[in-house]
Amino acid sequence: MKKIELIQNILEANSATAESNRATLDRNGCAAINVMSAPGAGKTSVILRTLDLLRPAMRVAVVEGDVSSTVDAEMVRGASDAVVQINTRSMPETCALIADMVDAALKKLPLSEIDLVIIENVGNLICPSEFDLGERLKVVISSAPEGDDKPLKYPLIFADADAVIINKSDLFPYVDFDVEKFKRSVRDLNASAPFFELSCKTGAGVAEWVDWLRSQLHGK
Ligand SMILES: Nc1nc2c(ncn2[C@@H]2O[C@H](COP(=O)(O)OP(=O)(O)OP(=O)(O)O)[C@@H](O)[C@H]2O)c(=O)[nH]1
Ligand SMILES: [Mg+2]
Repeated sequence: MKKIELIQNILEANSATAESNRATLDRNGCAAINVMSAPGAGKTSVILRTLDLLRPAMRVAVVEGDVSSTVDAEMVRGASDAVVQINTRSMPETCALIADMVDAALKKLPLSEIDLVIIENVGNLICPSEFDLGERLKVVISSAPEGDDKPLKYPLIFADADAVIINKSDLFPYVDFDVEKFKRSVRDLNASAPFFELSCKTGAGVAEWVDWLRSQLHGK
């Protein structure tokens, strides 16, 4: 019983900070998106492709969440308007970003000069779905080599997604990934999230995803 109460308290405190993050972003004419996936599905690659098409018309900052290292932050540094690295190793929740961490990151960004903050969450399909960060949109990436059964095994993250990206479509000929089965499994959990099939390697499908993102952010 005590444990359940404790978890409830943590989630309530997180929601309050997430609301405050959203208000801070709104006040600055800014919005955030939360990019989530299993390790290696292509979060950083999708972010790099997205930055390439959104800038310079939009000013985009990236918050990089990782258990350890600055590898991803180094990769996006030259391609973004600002980047903040969060290493979760020293924090109690190492399997996902929480709203407090994003609050600290937002304080390091020149928000009045930024239109969009892209948050790369820690590679994980379970924990990130529990923690609202103050984002406008939640984006989940699955990649072809992971298999088409991920929505069945990790339903919550797909149920809450505003968009679902199927990455590494260039690998479809080499792996058993049934796109229709994957989409049906997501639809059973989520009636409306659009699907984007793309390849960060070839660039196929990236423009459709970025057009949709732009349309969602329009008039923010
Ligand atoms: N063939 C192929 N490889 C890709 C594609 N997108 C990403 N990759 C490769 O997949 C690997 C992982 O990509 P990342 O973008 O680093 O994935 P991530 O989700 O950011 O990984 P973590 O931050 O470690 O969780 C890299 O070697 C990428 O080059 C794609 O569309 N096709
Ligand atoms: Mg990454």
